[in-house]
Amino acid sequence: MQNAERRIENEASAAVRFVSEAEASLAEVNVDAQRATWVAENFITYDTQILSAQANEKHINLGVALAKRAARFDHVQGLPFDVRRKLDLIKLALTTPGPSDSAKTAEMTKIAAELDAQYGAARYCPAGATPDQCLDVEAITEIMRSSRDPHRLLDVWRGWHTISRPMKAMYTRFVELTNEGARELGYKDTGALWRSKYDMSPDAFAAEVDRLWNQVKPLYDSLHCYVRWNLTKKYGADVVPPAKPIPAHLLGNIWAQEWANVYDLVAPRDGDPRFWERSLFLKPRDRDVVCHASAWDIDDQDDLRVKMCISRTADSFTTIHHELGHNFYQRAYNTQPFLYKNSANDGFHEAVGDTIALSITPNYLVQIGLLDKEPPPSADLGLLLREAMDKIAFLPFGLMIDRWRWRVFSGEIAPSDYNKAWWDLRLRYQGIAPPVERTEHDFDPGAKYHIAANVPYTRYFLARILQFQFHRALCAAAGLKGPLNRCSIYGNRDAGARLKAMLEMGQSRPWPDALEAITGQRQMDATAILDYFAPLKEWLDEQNQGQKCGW
Ligand code: X8Z
Ligand code: ZN
Repeated sequence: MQNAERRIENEASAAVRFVSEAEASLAEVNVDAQRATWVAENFITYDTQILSAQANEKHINLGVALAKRAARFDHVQGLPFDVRRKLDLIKLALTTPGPSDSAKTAEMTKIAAELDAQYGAARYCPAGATPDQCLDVEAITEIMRSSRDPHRLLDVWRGWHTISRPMKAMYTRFVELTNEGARELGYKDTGALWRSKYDMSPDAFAAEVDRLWNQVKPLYDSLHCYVRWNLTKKYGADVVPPAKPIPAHLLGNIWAQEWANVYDLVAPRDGDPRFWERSLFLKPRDRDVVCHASAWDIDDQDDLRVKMCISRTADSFTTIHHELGHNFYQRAYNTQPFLYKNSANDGFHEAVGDTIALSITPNYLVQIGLLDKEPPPSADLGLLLREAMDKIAFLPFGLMIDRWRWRVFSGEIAPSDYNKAWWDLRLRYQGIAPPVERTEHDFDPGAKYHIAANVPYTRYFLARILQFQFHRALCAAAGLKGPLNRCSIYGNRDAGARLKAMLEMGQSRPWPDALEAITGQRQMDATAILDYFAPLKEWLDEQNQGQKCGW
């Protein structure tokens, strides 16, 4: 054998060995970090923060070291598909890489644990309140959902947005540290690392997100116009001025990210228990927990859990479907090797439960006995509008969060402009403005869980597009004709088999392959969401005639 050939063969077998060792050690350290974070989020104390910071530090140090070693195989040609894919996944495995200077990575994971804990334990104490009258995020959420008193809403909105002020300095330092880690791994910054996880270049991904947004923007604009007009009727033109952005405290949600809780203000006229033994479903009375709903795959085997503070509301009903979707995905790819135990891209993970929830049609509710009889077809419009108040209203929010963060990571937004840039994006994408003046003493991004807990957010934007694409494909696979909003795949084996085939693939193939397995398409495509809401779009545009839309 020639020397060159022998070298290639040696390198290839070194790559195979490296991948299998890396996969095993990552799997082990990942379980420890998951377990420590579960405890820290369920029992927020000084000590659990330290323990989870330490476990995450170990995970990050190992992840960084392995990513650097994986990069040494970049030049090796002709590796088997799975070896090359796993090398790439090892390089991309971390969300927040840390610097090789170990003191800095320890500082970073300590900050991350503290931000997460601060968010989870945060309360707004109104003036003169006794400690037990202070409001946590659940209480705030309930007031935003149910109150129609603009003064009360404004007070609560302002109050919640004070909780994140102390986070700003920590967050600024956190960005510096993780960026340093990302640069050592060869990425421009942590945002570029996040954008590299989609089987295409970071720039191509950013362009892809833009393309999808432009597809759906006209629908959002129609909804915004219609909702604003109804809010003006309710609260008066001095509170909701026509042709201006909507004040952020009046949309039924503390972040104005989903609006179905104020549907009543815009409604058209006629319109196996053991499995769950380690989950958390109810807010404990005796301790602080991170209530933000999440689904967990603790040990990469069968220990699946949900952590959620459930209330008896439509929101919780949808969210529990969302969380179960994560668990179904985790169960379906359970037999894949560790590095493939993930969704095709992160938008897929977020879309599965929502796809299933799209089958909660009136007819389905009758079938499972939650509704006596189906409402007449004339009620469809109201149902569609209610749905759009969440699904469509969310789109620009789902987009702007990482628009902000990508530019924070790249340094384009400096700490001295954090809050201003946040509200510039809220205005530009959502047409929403703060109800009271903001300054750089405020750190409003930190009042949103995913900023404090550093969870990437573009995935939720993608999920909103994908879930309708999945739904349309599954309805077709089930042979169901008729409008998409009346289609339920409940109990349909063909649709189930199609979904399962995609879920079982995990992350073993580039995401266009997984998309093709379920939809036959290789591109994410917003025409399904437009199809679904087409009757509503027509109706909204009729209602908006004579209005000056936009802001
Ligand atoms: O965070 C979530 C899930 C957990 S992955 C409850 N969602 C985003 C949010 O609450 O901001 C689902 C919708 C968007
Ligand atoms: Zn989720």
